[in-house]
Parts: sequence; C-alpha cells; structure tokens
Amino acid sequence: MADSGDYSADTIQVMEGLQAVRKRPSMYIGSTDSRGLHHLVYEVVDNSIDETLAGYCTDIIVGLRADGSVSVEDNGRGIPVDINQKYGKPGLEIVMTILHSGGKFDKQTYKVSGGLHGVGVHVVNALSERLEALIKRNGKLYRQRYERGKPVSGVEAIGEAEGTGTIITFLPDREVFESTEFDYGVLSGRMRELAFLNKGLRMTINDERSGQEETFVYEGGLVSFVRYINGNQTCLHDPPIYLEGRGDSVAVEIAMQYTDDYIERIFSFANNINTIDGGTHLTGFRSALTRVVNDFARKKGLVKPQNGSLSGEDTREGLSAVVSVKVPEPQFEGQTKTRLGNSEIKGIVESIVGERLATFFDENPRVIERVLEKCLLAREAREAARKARELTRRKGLLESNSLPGKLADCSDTDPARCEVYLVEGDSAGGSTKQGRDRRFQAVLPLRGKILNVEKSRLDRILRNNEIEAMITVFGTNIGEEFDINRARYHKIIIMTDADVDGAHIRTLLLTFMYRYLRGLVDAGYVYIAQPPLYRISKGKESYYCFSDKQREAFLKQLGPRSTVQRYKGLGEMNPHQLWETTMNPATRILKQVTVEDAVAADRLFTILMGDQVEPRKDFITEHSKEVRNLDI
Ligand code: 0RA
Repeated sequence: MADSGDYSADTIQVMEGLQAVRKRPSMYIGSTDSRGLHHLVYEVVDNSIDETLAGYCTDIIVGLRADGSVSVEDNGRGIPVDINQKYGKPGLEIVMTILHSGGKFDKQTYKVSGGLHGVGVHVVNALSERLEALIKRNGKLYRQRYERGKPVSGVEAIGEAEGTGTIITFLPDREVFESTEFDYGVLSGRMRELAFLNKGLRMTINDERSGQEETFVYEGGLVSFVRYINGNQTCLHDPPIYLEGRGDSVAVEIAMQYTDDYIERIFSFANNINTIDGGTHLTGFRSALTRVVNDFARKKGLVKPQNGSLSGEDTREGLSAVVSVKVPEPQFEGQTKTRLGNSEIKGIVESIVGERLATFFDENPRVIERVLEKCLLAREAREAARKARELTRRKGLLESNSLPGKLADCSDTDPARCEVYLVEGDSAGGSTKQGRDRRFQAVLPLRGKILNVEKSRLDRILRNNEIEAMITVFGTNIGEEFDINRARYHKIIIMTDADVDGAHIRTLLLTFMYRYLRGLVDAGYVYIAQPPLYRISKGKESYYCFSDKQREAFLKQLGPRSTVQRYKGLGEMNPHQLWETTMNPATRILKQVTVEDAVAADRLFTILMGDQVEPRKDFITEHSKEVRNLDI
C-alpha cells in the first residue's frame, strides 16, 4: 500500500511534516535529552488513555525490551485500518504519518488527554529508527512498519486475533536523542500516577532488561492517591475526604486528608498532566477551602472579627490533597507549560468545593472539629515564627556583615562566579579548604546532624546553629523575606561522603532547601558534588571511577594486576585529589538539583524523615545506593 512512486500532494505533505519534526524535535517533545525520550512513551500511552476515557480500554501494558525498544499495548478499539475516504489511505497510516491529525479524526470524540505537548503519535514515529504497529480488529491481526516515520510496508493482515487493541513498538532514534536508555523508575512512577488518576485502569510495566514488573490498579482512584502520599503520616481523620462534580463540560475530582505535621502537600492535575505550577483549578480549590473553614470557625465562635480570620496557609497546614480536572480545551501556560490557564475553571472548582465540602463538614462534625483545632494551632505557630524572625533580624544574624566564623569565604564578590561548598564534618572541611581555589570557592563546614526539618516548625528551625549559618551565608533570607537577588553564590554545592550517612545528611539538606529555600532550587543554584567512588591504579597510571559501570570498564581496559581503592569518605582523599576529582570546574561532575517529580520527591523526604522509624530503616537499607544519586 505504500507505493513509493507516488508523489501526490499528500505524500509531499507527509514528507515535509516528517522533516519538520526531525529538524526541530524539541519543538514537539520539549527536548532531546532523557526527559524528551520519556515523553515519547507518554505520548503513546496518552493515546491509549484516550480510549480509556472514551470507555473502551481497561488495560495498558508498557514493555521495555532488551533491544532498547519499548512497546505500549492496550485493549481499546484498535486504530482503524480501513481506507479513509478523504485521504485515500488506511486510518492507521494517517495517524502514524500526518502532522497535527491528532489521534482521532472524528471530531465528536471527546478528547481530553494529550501528552504534555499533545502532539500525536506521528511525532513518536518520526523520531524512531523503527516503529511497528499491530492492530487487533475485525477478528484479524494487522501490521504496518515504519522507519524514521516512513512506511516501509503496507497495512498487512498477518493472522487472526481475538478481541481488539493496539500494540505500538518503537526504537527511539539514536541520531536524535542524546541517550536512548529508558529509566524504569521514571516510567513506573508515571504509570502509577496514571493509574491513580484513572480509577480502575490497570497499568502494567515490565522490563526485559532486569526482569522487573509491576501492575498498578486503584479502585479508590484519588482516594488511594492521597493515602499513598500520606503513607507514613499520622492522619487526623480517615478515610480521606472525596469531592466530585461537573460544571459545563469540566469534570472535577478532589481527595484530601489532614495529617498532624506541618507540610502542605497539594498536587494538581489537568487532563492527567501534573500542573506543577498550579493554575486556576488550584486557585479555585484554595479559595473555597479558606472560605469554608473560616465559615465553620466563625459559626463555632472560634474566630472573632476582632482577632482576624484564618489565613489560607493556616487552613492548609498538614493537608495532603490531589486536585484533578478534565477540561476539553486546556490552556497550559508558563515556561514549562505546567500551569492551567483556563479562567472559567476557577469559579467551577470553587463552587463545587464550596458546596460539597460544607455538606461534608455538616455531616461529619468530628472531622471539622479536628481540622479547626489544627488550623488554630497553625495560626499560633505562624505568629510565633513571625516574632522569632523579627528577633533574629534585630540580632543582625541574617545580615551579611555577620558571617559565621567557620565560613572560609572566597575573595571574588561577584555572586555569578562564586560557589560555596557545604561539607560535613571538620576533617573533610579542612581538606576542602586546602584543596579549593580560594578566589571563587567558599567552604562552609557543617557539624553533626542538621536539625530534622521535617518535624519542626519555622521558629525552631531558625534557632538551629547550622541552619542559621547557612541562611546567613546564602544571603537570600527565607520565607516571605526570601530574595533571590541577594544570593551571595550562584552555586551551592552539597558535598557529602558516598555512604549511607552522607546520603542521609544530603537528604536533610535537600529537604531544608526544598521546603524553605525553594527559590534557590528553582533558580538552579543548588548542586550535588560527585566525588569518585574508586581509584584504579596500574603502574604509573591511575584513574578515578564515578560509578560501578565505569570501574568495570577500566578494569577490563587495564587488565590484571591493577589495584582498586574504594573511597568511603571525602577524608580519604588529600586536598590535591579532592580538587582534581571533585572541585576543579574543568574536570568535576556536578549534578544540578531540580524538582522533577514533586510527588516522588516529597514521598522520599517523608519516608526518610517522618516520625515512623521502621519504614525509614527499611527504605535506607534498601535504597541507599539510589539515594546516593538522588537529584531532587
Ligand atoms: C482513531 C479512531 C479510533 C481509535 C483510535 C484512533 C485509537 C488510537 C490509538 C492509539 C493507541 N491506542 C489507540 N487506540 C485507538 C476510534 C475507532 C473506532 O471508532 O472504532
């Protein structure tokens, strides 16, 4: 069916479309790094989820193949294979080759999904060395193959089939992507999230490379999601509160549950996409929550006009919630397109939450009592924190002219060129000070375990010596006074030992920054140093290795009689070695800290530092190796 001699207008259009995608892949999938690579899978999965939303698909299986390809299988209706009248080509070929045709060419289809960029599977096809589509329909199994987006076979009936469905298998193009290795954890995290967001959908992921396999199916949907987020927390009520409603053609779903800690964990989604930067759905939810809680507080005489109402923040302390909306034509805004912009959504969410939540509290007086108790305590604490901050400021501790004595500052004063190393312990601090380039590298040694920030309120945190030192040294201040323009260093580099203790301290530091100095993370100022794990020597030659894989490679290359030294702590390197391997900008490896997956990050922090000791212990022993490479 793919007659290569045909240069019809359609064929030319397809070729131009293909070329456009291959020429500027980032315009379609965001980037050609690992993130873009994984978007290819999300794009195909989103098309399967459209079938779920239309009521035809209950199972999706993602398979990572040993040859580097990935397959996405669903039991939806199967992509049509019959000849489309308008194009004179099989539906399958149109879906796979024509730009902006979207998955569905019947306009009536209620299409609410669509990947982050909602570009369609033809983009995946164009960016794949090869792609195979298998369709089960009309009792038959059909197949078509493509190479770099071009059909290399017709749609062929190759056998019988039971039921209906689609299996798309593709090998990402090595000419396009910087890396073509799929990360099981990244994909499995997204599959789990999609299973939470689409109640009852069975999501399976299997990995031929490692033999790993997981299936996610949550009959509780968002309620299960909130329970998962609150895994190790002590909750103020159970089950979570579930609110649901529709307005115009918008579907709104919310689950929420208060815990006894101080962190707000609210995640919002629009059409299954995590809107990290919030938007109108989140604003609507927050303002309804503030209003309803204040209404009840007033009714019960707990807040009086003279002492002011509860702030939004007060009503969200310790709250875990997931807000999910499905919108026919979502507008995603902001640099990373992760904020929902549709203005009509705010009012819709606000009125649904306002009405349903008030009804829920009326019917569950014990729950609202506990919530109000929590909110009033939050208000008191915030008041105390404000006073503590003022006191600290008056003492001059947060002013740059009283830098702590243990800081070894650099001589350069241009923040854009300056970096500060946070090192654990005095001995490592000593060799770091000697090994550094004092013109632009400062060193702040931190003693002992820093305060466990997860479990403390702002007033106590500020009184901790190590925390106080860091805030002063960074120069940005915190909370409402945070000002990124006052940052004294544009690189804050966490350097800890490559062992479990080091991983723990790094996580503590990241928790503190994530919660209280988020602006530094967002600005891309926070980094993790990567000290070598081994040194391999043979005769006069010696090499540093930063991973086990690298060690194997060097050992193979150098052959017998080479010796391996394993570095457990920074203290085992002399100042010169430390400079050479970990601090010299020309040769070092720095990992920039990003907030990629807020759900995963938050959960990790909670597991590692929550008050329930057992799961934390299991987690650390099980994952200490991964924690080493933590880049959240
Ligand atoms: C176009 C029309 C119909 C379904 C699909 C596309 C479809 C696309 C994908 C992509 C992955 N899995 C998929 N499953 C279905 C509707 C077909 C009908 O009316 O029978």
